[in-house]
Amino acid sequence: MSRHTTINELVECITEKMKTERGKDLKDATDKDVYYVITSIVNDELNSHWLKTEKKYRKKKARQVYYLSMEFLVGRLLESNLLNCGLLDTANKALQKLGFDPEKVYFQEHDAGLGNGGLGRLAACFLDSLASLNYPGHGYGIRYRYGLFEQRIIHGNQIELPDYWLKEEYPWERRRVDEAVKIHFCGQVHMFKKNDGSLEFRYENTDQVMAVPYDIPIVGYENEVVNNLRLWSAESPSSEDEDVASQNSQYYHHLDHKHSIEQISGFLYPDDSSFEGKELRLKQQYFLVSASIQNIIKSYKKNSKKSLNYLPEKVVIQINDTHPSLAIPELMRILMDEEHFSWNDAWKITTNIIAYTNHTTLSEALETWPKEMIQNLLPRLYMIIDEINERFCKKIWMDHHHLRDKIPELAIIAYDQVHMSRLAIVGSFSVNGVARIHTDILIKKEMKDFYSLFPSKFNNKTNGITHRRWLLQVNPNLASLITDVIGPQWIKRPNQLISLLRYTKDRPFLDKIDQVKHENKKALAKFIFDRTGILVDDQSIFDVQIKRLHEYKRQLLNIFHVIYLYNELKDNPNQDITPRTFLFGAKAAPSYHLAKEVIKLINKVASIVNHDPEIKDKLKVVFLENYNVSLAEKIIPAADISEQISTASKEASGTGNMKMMMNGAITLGTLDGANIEIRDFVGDRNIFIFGLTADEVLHYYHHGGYVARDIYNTDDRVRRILDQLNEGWFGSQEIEFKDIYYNILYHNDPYFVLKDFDPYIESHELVEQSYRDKFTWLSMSVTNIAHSGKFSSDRTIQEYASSIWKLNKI
Ligand code: 26Q
Repeated sequence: MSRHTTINELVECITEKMKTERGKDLKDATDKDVYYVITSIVNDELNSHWLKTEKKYRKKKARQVYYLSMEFLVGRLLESNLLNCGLLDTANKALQKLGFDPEKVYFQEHDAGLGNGGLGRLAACFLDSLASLNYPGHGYGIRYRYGLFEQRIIHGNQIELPDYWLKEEYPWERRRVDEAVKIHFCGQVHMFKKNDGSLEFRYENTDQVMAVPYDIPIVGYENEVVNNLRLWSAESPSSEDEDVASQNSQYYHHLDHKHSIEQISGFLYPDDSSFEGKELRLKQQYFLVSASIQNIIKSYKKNSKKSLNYLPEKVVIQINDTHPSLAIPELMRILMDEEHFSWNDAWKITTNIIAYTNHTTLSEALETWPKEMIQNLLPRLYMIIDEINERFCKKIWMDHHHLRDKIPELAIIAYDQVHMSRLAIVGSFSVNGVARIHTDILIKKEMKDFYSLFPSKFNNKTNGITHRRWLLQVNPNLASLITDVIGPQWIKRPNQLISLLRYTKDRPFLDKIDQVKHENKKALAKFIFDRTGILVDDQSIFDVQIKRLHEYKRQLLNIFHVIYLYNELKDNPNQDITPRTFLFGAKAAPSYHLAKEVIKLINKVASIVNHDPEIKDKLKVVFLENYNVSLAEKIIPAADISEQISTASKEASGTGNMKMMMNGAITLGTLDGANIEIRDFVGDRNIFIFGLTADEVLHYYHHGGYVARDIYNTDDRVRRILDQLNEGWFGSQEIEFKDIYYNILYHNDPYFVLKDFDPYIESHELVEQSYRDKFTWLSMSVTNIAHSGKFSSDRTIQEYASSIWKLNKI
């Protein structure tokens, strides 16, 4: 099979494989059978490219980048692999010819939900771009047996269910026992003085865990490149022990032990509103880091005759947030204890290999581990971190007198806590933020003193998304409309979408854009009806907020606006408004009480509004449960308005904003994260911006001056909403949200929901007016698509490759 395969050849191949691999005639085959058969066909195609790619990298002794991440939110792979192999069209037609609905077949695959949200999905987009741009770059992560929980909404409340994504065979992974490595935890470290005066460290009584890799192919777009995503699974070292154990009547003790080892890759931790130092999470992090670094060194040795002094010529490691920052002391450990490098030489190598990406400035989210926990779990690593810290503090003391007083704020170990971001900054050669404003805040505020120590380390890499999945795959009709007018070059060079600017006033083209959006809205409306029984008007404005539930993302502000509209309509039922459909998708961390209250509120408002006969079809509110990559793929092509309304300064970048812009939605947002760069490109007339700026927010935080209650006292609309939350609607006790009420009035509205309420309402009024002028709206929409090429992850990866990784295309 190749991209030249014809429909008939594929039909024949499917029929044949159905017999040989599934033992069935086509007429008896289920969607699942067909799914496995198509997957197997794609795998046959991939395997040879995979091998060829690896050989090519080896032959060229290519410099490689390794992306270390606790999360890879890949979603489904069949459709995108078909697309990237150039087989998607043929497969769709072959399946239809055989009487199968392609969408139902692709739907058989369980989402690989090995991530919480933005950070994990970014990692997946980056792998796609690396392969598509012919870069030697691979991912290392954990093969969690359970991904992020599956969300159900029962009586408006979020219920979490386990996400056992491996229940049925996962056809994309290959188990590679031959590449398994051993990881050591706990035990004691013994120090010996050798004859030459140097020190040797031996570890005793450690707990040993096997890290077994499962490889997933990462397919480049029509270039026959297949890179690797290696996910580690934790297993107990050997089954020989099992015999010994049973002979010693230690069998149950042994089983218990085995179970606790397997727990290491048991489940993905949900991202909480604030950092919590759970020991198992630390184990996971070291497990990922140690297995990956060992593997990287092993493969360097296999491919190079040169000493490890030259490792930095061939290897660069990007750590996705601080979660894999133990890579720094782990690399030091291996270089010193196993490869016998001196401290200085090991430090030189390490700090030339590791690069660190920061994804947050929220102080409560920063990773700090109790020093005792690291000491017990990773005694040798702790010694190394301690030494890194001593040397760093000493350097400040000696060379940077003006920072002497600040040592407690800069030290890696301070007040018995290990600060991972400080370790990551000190132990790396590059520190980047993920959008311009975010990097500015790091440099000017959060990491100001580190910036003064290491100015050349700091740089910005504004996030991006793969336009192959997020436009070509999810919105094929829009994609082909674009190709009709500007040709297909944009697919390999997304910047060329800019040529669409020539069509922003072209009525026939705008009409077609309108038709595509409307078709997508109809499809989503049908999906919503099938899932929820709610009938939404496909002519209404689809106003979408899809992202994790966090106070700073302010879903609360959105639902306050909905309540306001509802109240207005109740007072004045004949008001002429453009019908609106408000769509929400959001998971809350299981222990994040206020976030769960907001989910409950959205669902209560939905049930009131949707069932009120007086409202008719003017307003609908839909909370779609279990928001994940596959659901995003359904919603995004149908969005008119993209809600990006975080408290300014809090959202590092956002990437959903980019996905919706690329599909022609208009952003309604604050001046935060990448919204700012979107505005710079599309201009003020093609985006709706409102609210406090980051500087204003930070000023209030530091100097006070904001009193939420003043707004409650003076704005009738606000007071009415808050009183409804406090007293219950229609006297119903059930519909009470006192915790939200108290948080706003008694904790002074920490995320400035009331402060931004009025400008937000005003912006919405502008949205409604603009939408009435179809022509102008469509022209705004096309302007957004035209500029979205800058937010392709191809651009981002190009920037990482040339300025951080110094990577060549192969
Ligand atoms: C940490 C410790 C224990 C358990 C979980 C975690 C944890 C896990 C995931 C902490 C944070 C995350 C994820 C963070 C995240 O997704 N951040 C987002 O990253 C995006 C990509 O850069 C940005 O666009 C978003 O602005 C940022 O919020």
